[in-house]
Amino acid sequence: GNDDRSNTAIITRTRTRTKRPSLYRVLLLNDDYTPMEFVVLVVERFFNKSHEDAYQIMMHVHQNGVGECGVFTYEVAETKVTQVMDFARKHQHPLQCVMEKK
Ligand code: NFA
Repeated sequence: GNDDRSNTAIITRTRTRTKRPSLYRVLLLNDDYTPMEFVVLVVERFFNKSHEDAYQIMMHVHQNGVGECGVFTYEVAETKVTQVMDFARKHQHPLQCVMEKK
């Protein structure tokens, strides 16, 4: 143990404060021009969804205007948005992908 009787071995243990990182939803926005199959491909490729889940998400976006593809920490969410926007631009589709704090 600590011998602090002569004040030579005092150990101060500050409390460990663990804070959970903020989370961000990554959303796809509907438009009139991006082909449905392209959106399905995006959701499969960048959000690691099955074809069935990707199709459901695409239809949700198509019918509701916006839909969630996943929830991530800030840097991961930012990377997803950039990857999707670059891929859409490369294929000349107007698909929009955004993030929002939960
Ligand atoms: N609304 C697009 C169409 O009818 C499909 C789409 C779905 C686009 C989801 C963007 C996002 N071709």
